[in-house]
Amino acid sequence: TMTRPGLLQLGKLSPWLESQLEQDFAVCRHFELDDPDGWVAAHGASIGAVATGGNIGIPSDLMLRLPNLGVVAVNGVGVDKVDLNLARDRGVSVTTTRGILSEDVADLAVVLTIDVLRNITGADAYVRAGKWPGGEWPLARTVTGRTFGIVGLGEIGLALAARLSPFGKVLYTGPREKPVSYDYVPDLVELARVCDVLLLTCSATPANAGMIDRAVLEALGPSGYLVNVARGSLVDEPVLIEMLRSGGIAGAGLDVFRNEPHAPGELFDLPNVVLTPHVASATVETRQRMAESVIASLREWLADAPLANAVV
Ligand code: 8YV
Repeated sequence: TMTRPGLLQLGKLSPWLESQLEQDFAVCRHFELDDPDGWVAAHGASIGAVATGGNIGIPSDLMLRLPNLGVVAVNGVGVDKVDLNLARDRGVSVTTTRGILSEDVADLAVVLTIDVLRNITGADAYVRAGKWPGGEWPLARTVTGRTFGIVGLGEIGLALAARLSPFGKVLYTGPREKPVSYDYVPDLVELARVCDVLLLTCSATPANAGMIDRAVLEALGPSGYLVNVARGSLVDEPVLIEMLRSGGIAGAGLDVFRNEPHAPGELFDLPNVVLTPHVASATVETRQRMAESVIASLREWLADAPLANAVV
């Protein structure tokens, strides 16, 4: 009889995807083990595949302790938590769910933008708390006519630019100018200076960690807003908190944080921030398509077929 290859699952996946994984693999739910290190020491050699989230990736020391690892299938597009060079050196393929989640992520960036400028979440809480009768809700800020600065004009950034164009002028920055109708601003600080809303849609790398720093946020200024649907690591979070508390910037819409699943408590009492728990791709439709993409990649690997969505 054929033994199914071992698959190490590093975080919760959809019930449908988990049932698919069980069909073709001997699945170990690493994140639920009492002694994960002991398990890996004893059984690591049985593992051919890893399934993980974009916000989880795989720790490098774990990859090093899986001598027969062939593929890491990421349920997401971010590979900032996977050491791609290490994977390449070890002959490990890495796949993502690219081409699926960009519209949902761009939609959420628009939602966060409108919410934080119009204070929709605060207004909702005000009505629910019964404060409308006799109260006075403060005026918000106009969205239309703003200048939007997109950091990273990849697939998500382009989807976002198309959505924001009807609202106002769209500018972007990134490593290089692209053949698009939006104006390229090579310097990030300059982009922050000239835009009203700075939106992060780039991938996170060691090189751009903390690039949204004091200089960028000061350039964004007291009437500027930050929207982040990319990664928390891009932002100097303590400085962001300080600037939000002091009025150094006007507000922020944040779906991602440095230390997920923990958002900084210093933000919880601020009326000028909207916080969501890393949900930009979290819709029924997109998560199902992502799940189908993950199992398709793993079945390609099982069949020794080319991996259509490999980044390594
Ligand atoms: C998800 C993501 O939160 O695609 C990414 O990189 O961060 C999101 O889609 C995550 O990957 C779900 O596992």
